[in-house]
Amino acid sequence: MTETGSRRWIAIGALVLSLLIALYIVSGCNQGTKAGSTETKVTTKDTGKKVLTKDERMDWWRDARFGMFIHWGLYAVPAGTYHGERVKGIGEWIMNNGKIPVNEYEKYAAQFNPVGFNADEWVRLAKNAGMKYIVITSKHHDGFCLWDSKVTEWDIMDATPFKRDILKELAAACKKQGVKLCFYHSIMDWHHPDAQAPFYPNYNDTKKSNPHFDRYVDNYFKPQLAELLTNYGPIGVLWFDGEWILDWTEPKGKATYDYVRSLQPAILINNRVGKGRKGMEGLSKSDEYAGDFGTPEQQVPATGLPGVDWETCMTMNDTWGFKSYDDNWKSTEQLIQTLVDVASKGGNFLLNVGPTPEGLIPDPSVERLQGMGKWMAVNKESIYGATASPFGRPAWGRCTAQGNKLYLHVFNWPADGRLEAPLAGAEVDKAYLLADKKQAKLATTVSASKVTISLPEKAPDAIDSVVVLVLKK
Ligand code: H79
Repeated sequence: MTETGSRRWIAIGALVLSLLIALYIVSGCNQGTKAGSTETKVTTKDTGKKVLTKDERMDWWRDARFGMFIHWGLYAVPAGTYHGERVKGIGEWIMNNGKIPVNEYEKYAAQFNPVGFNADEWVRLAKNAGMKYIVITSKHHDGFCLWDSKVTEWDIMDATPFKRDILKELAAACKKQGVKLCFYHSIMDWHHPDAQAPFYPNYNDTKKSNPHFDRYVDNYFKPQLAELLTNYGPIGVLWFDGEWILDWTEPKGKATYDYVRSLQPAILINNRVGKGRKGMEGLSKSDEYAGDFGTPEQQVPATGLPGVDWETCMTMNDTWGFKSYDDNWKSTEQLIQTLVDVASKGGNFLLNVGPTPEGLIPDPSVERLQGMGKWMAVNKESIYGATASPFGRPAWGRCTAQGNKLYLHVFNWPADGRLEAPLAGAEVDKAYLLADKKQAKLATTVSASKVTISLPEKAPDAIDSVVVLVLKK
């Protein structure tokens, strides 16, 4: 290269460099991520972090479809019995239903020493069942806290002999095993004097107001949320409950929603943060109310609703918190078919376990989760990321969809070997059994109103065999 040539290159280089410096200054010097990476596409002025859209925040949750609910607290100690009498209703409500005074209930803390608790084992059980997230009760209505809270002694560290931060151990196990950790947190609090404790003997009295309730919100509820959202890593969902009390209002719900998102912008928050929930049916009355998804409790909506996110939470027996004598277990078949029913309507399934005071998940729950895991190992492709059925609920089972694939979940294997899918004008590429690794093609015939698939005589799975119907793109 000649001397003039190299000088020209130096001049161009200097020009480019100064342009880059100018650009850096103009951009506010604070956008630390690589140019062109998705993180810098939309940024907030102050932090330079990407502002996620709702769809982006919901993405992992819509893909997951299946999670574990854990109701665990002091109520596992009485386990449904108070003064030798069986108390009617769900186990975690024993303080209210048994009309137990606060100072009496407090005595259970000294007996809570769950030395059998092993966070890795719980998380492994959930993961092997095919569950992608865990929602655990950081605090239920009895107000007892499963973590080391600095604003109360009514917690695992100060009130029990166990003195291990349960949420810390679960957070570590979840991180290690790639399961999302989420918290259930009760707005209602039967133990706090500024909340519902003075309403004894009916802590759940929905006509009473505590004049000091704002003090509870500002000095207790909010600082506790800050602890939960800063000390345990990224949290998938904050799952509020107990919002029906008189002192909770929609403005308080909206302020809480904003506060939680200010601490963890990507988090999801259920609709019980506000006042929009339609009873146990759980969906929100309208978009005007706070919350990212609806929460049907112990029921599955009859149909999916386009554009509406929801999650059915359900028990395996009749209680959330452990009761020693509740043996009314749903069958593994029922639970698998409910998971599929929910997915076929575009929802999530949050299935509960209620561990014992020793820290163990009851054997009947473990057996059912293992059964579900066995089915999921073969059929998970038909659940994760599944969207609602294009043709509702056929008599033989359910249908989930994803891209150009339909997953026909056959609960009742047809005796005549003919499976009919009511698809008008469908163009079929092929059909095969999801359980068949070789994906041997099943014969199909297409008419104007339906696709008929010829099935082998024997169902690969007695509970739900999945036929994959691939449509032409
Ligand atoms: O944590 C579990 C239960 O302890 C809690 N939610 C699950 C996830 C719960 N289950 N049932 N209840 C609470 C009973 C609440 C019933 C009612 Fe209401 C509260 C009836 C009247 C006020 C909810 C709100 C149904 C109608 C309005």
